[in-house]
Amino acid sequence: MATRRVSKLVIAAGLGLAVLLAAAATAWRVRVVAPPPGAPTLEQLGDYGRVPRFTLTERSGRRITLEDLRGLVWVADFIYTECTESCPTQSLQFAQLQREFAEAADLRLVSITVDPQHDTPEVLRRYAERYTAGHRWWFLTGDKTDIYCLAQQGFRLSAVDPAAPAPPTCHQALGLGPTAAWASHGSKGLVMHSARAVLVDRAARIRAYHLATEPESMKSLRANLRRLLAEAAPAGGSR
Ligand SMILES: [Cu+2]
Repeated sequence: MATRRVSKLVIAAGLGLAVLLAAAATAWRVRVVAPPPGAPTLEQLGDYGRVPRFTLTERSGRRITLEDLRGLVWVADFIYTECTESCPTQSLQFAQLQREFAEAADLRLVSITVDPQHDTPEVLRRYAERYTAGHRWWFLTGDKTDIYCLAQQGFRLSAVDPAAPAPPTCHQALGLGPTAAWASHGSKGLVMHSARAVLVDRAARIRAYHLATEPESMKSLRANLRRLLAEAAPAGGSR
């Protein structure tokens, strides 16, 4: 009887120890994986600078400049129609945002091609149809150097065409952006570009970067987007 009670105690103690060890191991792992509390991430609303002026052509043939986005909240990304890597995911995500934010009249989704020679307005029109893009989702093409400089310097995202003889010469001084925003793909020797969606506020300021390929990142994009849409237009900037 006494020995049985002792062995029961030993088992209980052993179980308790195992639980403690498991908890400690979990706590340790969480501490290693998670960023330190309060550390800013690209997904948190911040200020990553103002989008520079640009002039591009929408799939409708309409000329689009930064002025056309004044007072609006927009999500921008870089894609190309023949991409089979992150672009289908990026565009599916945008299609979903378009549906979820159907009531947001002052929201624009802006997809800019990094393969403008191929992606003419006509090609972009067909691509847009695949994702049932409406009038609030713009597809922009234009001068290749302009687009690459806009991606790299304006949005601080990577965009590299391995087939180009030399990288584009941009007019503005090159400001290196947040390193995590340079994530790219292009393993098949195709155009490499970031899969980040860029959140831009009503004052044309870049406020956050979200990865279209990561559900958690896109979840926080939605929360950020709601906050930006709730913000009032800057004085004199409404339309
Ligand atoms: Cu792509």
